Amino acid sequence: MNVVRDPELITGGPMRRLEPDSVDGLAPHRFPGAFGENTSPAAGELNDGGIRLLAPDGSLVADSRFSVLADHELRMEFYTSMVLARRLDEEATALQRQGELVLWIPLRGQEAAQVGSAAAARPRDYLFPSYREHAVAWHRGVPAVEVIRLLRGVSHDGWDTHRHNMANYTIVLAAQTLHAVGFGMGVLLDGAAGTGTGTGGTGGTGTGGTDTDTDMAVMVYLGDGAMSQGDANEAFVWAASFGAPVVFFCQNNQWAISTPSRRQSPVRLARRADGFGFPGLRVDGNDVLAVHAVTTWALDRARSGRGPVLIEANTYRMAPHTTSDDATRYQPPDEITAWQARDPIERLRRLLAAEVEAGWFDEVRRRADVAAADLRRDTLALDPPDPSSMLDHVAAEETADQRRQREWFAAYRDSFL
Ligand SMILES: Cc1ncc(C[n+]2csc(CCOP(=O)(O)OP(=O)(O)O)c2C)c(N)n1
Ligand SMILES: [Mg+2]
Repeated sequence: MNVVRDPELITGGPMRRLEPDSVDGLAPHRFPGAFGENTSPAAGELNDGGIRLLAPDGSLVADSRFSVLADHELRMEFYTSMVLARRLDEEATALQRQGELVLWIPLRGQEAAQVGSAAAARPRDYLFPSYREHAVAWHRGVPAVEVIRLLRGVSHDGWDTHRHNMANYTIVLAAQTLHAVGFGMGVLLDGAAGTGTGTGGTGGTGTGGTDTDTDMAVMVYLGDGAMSQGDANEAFVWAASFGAPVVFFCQNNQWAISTPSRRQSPVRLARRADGFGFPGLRVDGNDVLAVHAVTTWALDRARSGRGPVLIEANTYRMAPHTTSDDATRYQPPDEITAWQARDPIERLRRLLAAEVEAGWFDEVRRRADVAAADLRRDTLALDPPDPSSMLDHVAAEETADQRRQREWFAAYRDSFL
């Protein structure tokens, strides 16, 4: 058998390298119906991170397609939600280090991508997370401890999915993209998308979609690494073929454990949507206003029956992959420093500083500390379940085999008494 041994193919050598600014990440101009002419500014600044409305220094950036959220209260809500998420994330990390959690999956750095997108979703919309979307869950009203439960090892899952219209976490990379598309096809069969007569939503100019309170969309989260999975690509084909009302929200946090995103794709991830036949947008994932605007547009479009959209939120994982990982072995310090300057919370704070009294920031911080203390208390109160409960709910009705397993397990446990 001939075996091709090309070390560059294996190591991802220069042939596959993508220089950070070498590709224009703005694919949407290929869909003039949705966006009009290509109005992308030539500035490398935009090409670096995608659509941006709020610069790292807290100044607003004009964009011809998406308008900045004018609602002052909502901006404050976004800030509060991001501070809360970061504080709870810190508390959960500490709990893991103290042996109270089996594992924790930090979201630090991705608060804007998660809060901005979650805030764009309506309660009727159905969300499918991967495993890092704690801020999405919390913003959607899932109690903090329900996210913790799985990672303390006392439950097979987290929250009541139907109460929050949000599926539980999926650890198997990209499997949730197929679940989401299947759900989206069900939405179409139910006639729950594209039935409205309204004029579209608030996501930006030129949305043009119809929309009513009766329509719904599906949003599924996946990482840059998960974009390489067969499941994700099959999901794109199905969604495009059936016009499923699904927004694929990819958080490109630059790393899939220790594999850099640029090694997995020689083009901007958003551009992959071109090949499947639906719009792909790259957005500054550390800009909560831009993420909110772009996701609102995409969800409105899906609800109105105009099919899927891929959003690539360009962000950065400011923590290890999980608490089991030592990211200092592969994340270059200068890369971390560069991304610290684009911190999603700090840039919104700079904008709000001109709008609110200084004491308000202290109050948000105080509320986050209270929430963290509550999370710690609730976590420590989570007792291990009866071990035999792992055999519950395997099937709607227990089979003879399962009954035998249950009896064997009970006898085995009794043998220790
Ligand atoms: C099908 C499958 N293969 C491998 C893994 C192991 N694994 C867990 S997380 C991960 C990296 C995922 O990276 P990315 O999709 O970028 O998401 P991120 O963790 O950065 O949020 C890998 C390879 C898995 N969970 N599922
Ligand atoms: Mg990643």
